Amino acid sequence: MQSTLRTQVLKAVAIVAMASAAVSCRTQAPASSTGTSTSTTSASERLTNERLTEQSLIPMPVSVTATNNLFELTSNTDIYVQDGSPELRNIGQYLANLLNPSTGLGIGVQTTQRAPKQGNIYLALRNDAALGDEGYELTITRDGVQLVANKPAGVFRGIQTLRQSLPARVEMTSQQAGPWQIPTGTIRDYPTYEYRGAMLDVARHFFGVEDVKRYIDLIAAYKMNALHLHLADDQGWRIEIKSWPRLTTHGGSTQVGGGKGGFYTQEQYKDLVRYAQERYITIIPEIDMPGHTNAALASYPELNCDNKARELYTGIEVGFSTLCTEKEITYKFIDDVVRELAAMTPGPFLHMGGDESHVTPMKDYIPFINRVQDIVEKHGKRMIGWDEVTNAKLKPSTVAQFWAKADYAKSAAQQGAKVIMSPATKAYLDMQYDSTTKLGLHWAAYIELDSAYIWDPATMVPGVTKAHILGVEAPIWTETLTNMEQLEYMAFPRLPGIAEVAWSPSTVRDWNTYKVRLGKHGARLKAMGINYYPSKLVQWSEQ
Ligand code: TNX
Repeated sequence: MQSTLRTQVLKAVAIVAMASAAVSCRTQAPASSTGTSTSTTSASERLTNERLTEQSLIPMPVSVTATNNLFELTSNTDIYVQDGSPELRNIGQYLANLLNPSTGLGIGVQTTQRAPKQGNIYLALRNDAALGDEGYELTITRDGVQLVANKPAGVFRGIQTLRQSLPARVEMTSQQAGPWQIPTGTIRDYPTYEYRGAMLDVARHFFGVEDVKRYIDLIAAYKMNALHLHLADDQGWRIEIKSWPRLTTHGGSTQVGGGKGGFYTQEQYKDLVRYAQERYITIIPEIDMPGHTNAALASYPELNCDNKARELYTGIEVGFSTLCTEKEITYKFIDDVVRELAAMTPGPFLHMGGDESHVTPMKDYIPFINRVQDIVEKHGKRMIGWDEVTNAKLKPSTVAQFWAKADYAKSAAQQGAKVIMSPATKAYLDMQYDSTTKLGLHWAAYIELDSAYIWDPATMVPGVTKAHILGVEAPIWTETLTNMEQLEYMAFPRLPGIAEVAWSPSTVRDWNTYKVRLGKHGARLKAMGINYYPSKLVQWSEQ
């Protein structure tokens, strides 16, 4: 599937995409000890060479300072959450649910007015403007763990760091042997980009609710905050729209290769939205149009200019379908879909696609996109579109998602729209690692782990700087991927690398140190049950 458009635009991308690796200038920790002992264990028993600065944290925090002691979780440990915030209590419970299966310590969740006595974990909110909405400060001493943030979302992100500071076996679902020690020190951390996302194509092959929940859990572990679901394409329509029921009953009945497909009822979808929200992740629904619409065109003849329903499609070609842009019924249809989607979407964004509309003449495409922007705005949301939507007149609230054509991204920025960076040559998780990879495609590039990591969103496209960029997203298209095992093999371990590109300042990012961290992190991926690609570029540790 080497479309000529893609070939042309990708050449253009390749020319501008020579972002160089950032030089690491991570703060070296002072070698201080916490010194005098007040606890029952003597300091000498606890002193250790294991240091917080040597934990393989991904994404790398903004600053890590180590002290050479250890905190140990025991059967006396509880999680204390500051009184008065039900959200914090839920986060405390989320942490307990992570820790209890493997540690078997029966860690409970308590509310408290003040910092608890030694031996416990304390989660609290505190004004600290420098941390922003998602930053946190994690302080580990031999006497306890304190995690504070401005907002509950920051506490949640900090928990992912705390999790990675424990032995990898903490990720197992069955009980493991202790001890459960954490090296002491302080981490202050906050994201570089406010939007850090992954996209999952559930249209080409359908992935059920449990699979999507697992993907949400996996991206949450790397501090991502957006899951973009590609809910409709030529091969299938995957979200129930009550005013147009055949979209799913007919349009959702198959998938690539002719399997049985599937769709989410609105109840199931709302459950996914809730599940993501509990992990401080926003779900962004995408209905691609005017192209990539064969499933809708097969379900309703009136959406076609010739009034003839199309056949369902189970191949992997792109660019052959289009809504009939000159019919009023088309806009009634879009209005209904957007209204029902907006009602299920607490987040600010709806993604309306707009890519690869090869059979929609530009003279029709531009007014169509302009009208779709109006419809989205009318329903109180902001539109995201693939970079081609820049051909239209973008509203300042619209976001263009760069995937292929640098000129479009630049023009979006010039029009005052924000840009999400998803360069296919770097961030497409369905691209093969090399020519021996059996799954995936390679129309944009082969993307080994170093290539997926070594790029800077702020210098990728001349004319698109950090101020224009909302964030970074890693899409995974599923033409060749039929189950979670395959999906994980393509997503991991590139996804943690992209998560670091989005979260960590370029000053702490460096491939040579990242690959060492990733090698040690392999044991954790294994413990999480992730089927990852064991790239030869990395020395994977056995532990
Ligand atoms: C391009 S990326 C597409 C998708 C395909 C993908 C395969 C984009 C906006 N469109 O329709 O699934 O390539 O890599």
